[in-house]
Amino acid sequence: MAGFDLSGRRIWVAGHRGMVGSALCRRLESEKCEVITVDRELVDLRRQGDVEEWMSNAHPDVVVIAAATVGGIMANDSRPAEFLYDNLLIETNIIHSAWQLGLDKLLLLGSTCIYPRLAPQPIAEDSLLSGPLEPTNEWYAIAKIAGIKLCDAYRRQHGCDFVSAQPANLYGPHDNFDLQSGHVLPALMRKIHDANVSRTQKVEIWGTGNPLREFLHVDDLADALVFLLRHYNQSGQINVGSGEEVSIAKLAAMIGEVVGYTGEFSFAPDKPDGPPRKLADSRRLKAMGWQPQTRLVEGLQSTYRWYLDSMQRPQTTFPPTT
Ligand code: GFB
Repeated sequence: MAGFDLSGRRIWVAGHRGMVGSALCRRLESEKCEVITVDRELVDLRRQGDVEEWMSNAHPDVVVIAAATVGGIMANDSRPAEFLYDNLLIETNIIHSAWQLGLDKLLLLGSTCIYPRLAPQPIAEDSLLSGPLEPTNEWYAIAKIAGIKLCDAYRRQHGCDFVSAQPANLYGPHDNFDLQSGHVLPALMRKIHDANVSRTQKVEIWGTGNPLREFLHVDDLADALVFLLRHYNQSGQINVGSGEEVSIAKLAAMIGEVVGYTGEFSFAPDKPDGPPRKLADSRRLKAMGWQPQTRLVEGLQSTYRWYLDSMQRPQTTFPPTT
């Protein structure tokens, strides 16, 4: 299937130190392209001047926007200004400069939280803006919806090949294992690991444990992004999911097995559950010929090995952003 040729292109991975960006850099090593990156100490992506200057000097042909202020349910709920402001600016600045400089392709990353809280399941792409958002993450969702619409607007007005992809809940190496700001999978992995080490017999799970989530390994996402760079060139976002859905309680039990934890779980219904279910309908992407490779149980095992190894590396910090 012929598509957009990555050979010889300079691809800027914006957000290369985060979980998504670092996975994409690893995946692009096997392509004949040149990956370029810049550290946040040098370029603040929230400042249009920084972004314009860096992009006009670096001359990327392609950009993947994996940079974002992200976090789990509590971070989203408690830092709404940051989630809305940072993400709007990062996307706007890069998308506008990509148009001004005539880049060949741009791929924006979002999340399935852009869809209505009670969207029919599995959630098809055309559910966007068909109902109210989940209140705990509406700030992030609104920023990402604006980003999708920016891509579409620049395509419509200027003919730019700007696309956007919406992954299911991600996990894997370089995730944020912070207990307050992290997503559920790394947070539970760390809590359960800590309980195991300290021989504590109880681990608290926020909420009721009933919500269902679909988990996608970040290496599968990186592979899907390369596939989409080559083969996707339409307006409107495309879903990227694994199809593997579990309840939060089941996820905790699976992590418990991987870690070797034999204690109990308690629930904290005073903490938010978030949306009851978020299963992406990924049939469009699968019909194009892409499939995920990592089963959740294998992904949990490899992520736990990475987490254990990371504790041996003294310089490790768990970044709050992707
Ligand atoms: O990954 P998570 O934080 O976010 O998962 P969302 C939240 C679900 O896991 C809720 C439960 O049902 C929580 O009650 N949970 C249980 C926990 N224990 C914990 C814990 O220790 N930590 C965390 N974080 N959750 C996010 C959005 O939604 O998903 C973002 O807020 C983004 O915007 C991301 O879209 C992919 O899946 O609810």
